Amino acid sequence: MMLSRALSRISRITRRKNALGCRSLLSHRLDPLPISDGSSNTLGDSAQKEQLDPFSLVADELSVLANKLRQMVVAEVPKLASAAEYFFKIGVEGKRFRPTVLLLMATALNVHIPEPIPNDGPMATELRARQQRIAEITEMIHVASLLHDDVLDDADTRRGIKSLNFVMGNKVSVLAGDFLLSRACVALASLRNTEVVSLLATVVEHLVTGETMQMTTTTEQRCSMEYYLQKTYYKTASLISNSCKAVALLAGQTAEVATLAFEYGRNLGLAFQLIDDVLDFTGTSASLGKGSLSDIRHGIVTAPILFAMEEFPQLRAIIDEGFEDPKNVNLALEYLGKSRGIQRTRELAAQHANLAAEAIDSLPETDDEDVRRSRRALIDITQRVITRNK
Ligand code: GRG
Repeated sequence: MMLSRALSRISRITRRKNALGCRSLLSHRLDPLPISDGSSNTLGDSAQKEQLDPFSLVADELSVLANKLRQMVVAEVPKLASAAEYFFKIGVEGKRFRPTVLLLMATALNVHIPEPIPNDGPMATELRARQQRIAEITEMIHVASLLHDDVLDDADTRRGIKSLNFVMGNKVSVLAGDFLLSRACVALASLRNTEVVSLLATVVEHLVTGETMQMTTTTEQRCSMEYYLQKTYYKTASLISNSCKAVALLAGQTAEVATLAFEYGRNLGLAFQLIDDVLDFTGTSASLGKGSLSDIRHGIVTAPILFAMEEFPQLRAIIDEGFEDPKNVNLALEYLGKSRGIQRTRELAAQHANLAAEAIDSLPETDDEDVRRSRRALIDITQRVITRNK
């Protein structure tokens, strides 16, 4: 027992170095990392075999959260009320990926320093309520950004229904997004934690920065992997990484643990978006052209095309010309099909998923079974993110 603990500790220290090391957003340029199948963590062999669905672990809390969100978005004026509640109605709540991760993270970090908080005591209940509020705020910021995004993209569908801008127009949609943001701010202020307020305010800045980066690219920037990854962090990964960190800070965790929570979210968010960018080309099948091709048709160049361009520099001229002409979309798809662009994007996503799992593996050891189950679920999510087809 002692020996296995010691070995496990050594392996954890090595992994921690990797997780916290100087791998930046540009880690794709470094040697490929070993791709984890999720089985290399130190959370116990027999326990690993246990099948678990991360979403079912927090299902009850998610339905309470959904009701809470519906209450939080009630507005005085009928038109604003129906716009604000649009994506909080039963059946159109989306994948709820962010609140699921945050609730699991809250349990995964439930190891207290210096003294554990009894799980059923009033202090634990109060802490959990504050962490649930982070999940609510995060979901509200996410939906606000979707509303604004759909206006900017002139989208006509979202979550399988007509987009709000399509149904109620751009003006009401933008105002509904602002309204959700203001409700998120009120909830944030109620936490009375300036560091957490600052983290989530930075997220909003990042969302706007990422969106602006995307819509104002020079031809040089459109062909830069570094620019693409920075924009991806701002648009997708910042929200989940900073919210994970907020959950850790509310729990009174050390700066090191808060950084691991942040790193989990950052790498998971990047993996998530890289796969999103693959699915835009492939949809649910593996064949090219089966996705919505929405990015490329909007002139947005993503990782698969950038990797393809490394193999076929001729693609650069097509990107420079733009994709207004469908002929160029077809040409780009042809090059992409001949290249390893999709595969290399998947590999990069797997590397980030692996780093996210390593961050969880580097958390302080615990024998608490609830905590260990949530950590396994967070690792399981890293694999689900890279194998998903929707
Ligand atoms: C109003 C905060 C605010 C921002 C304005 C428009 C904008 C600036 C930012 C756009 C941010 C954005 C929409 C990024 C895309 C993130 C993303 C991957 C969305 C899809 O997430 P899923 O698949 O969606 O989790 P569901 O529907 O499942 O919730």
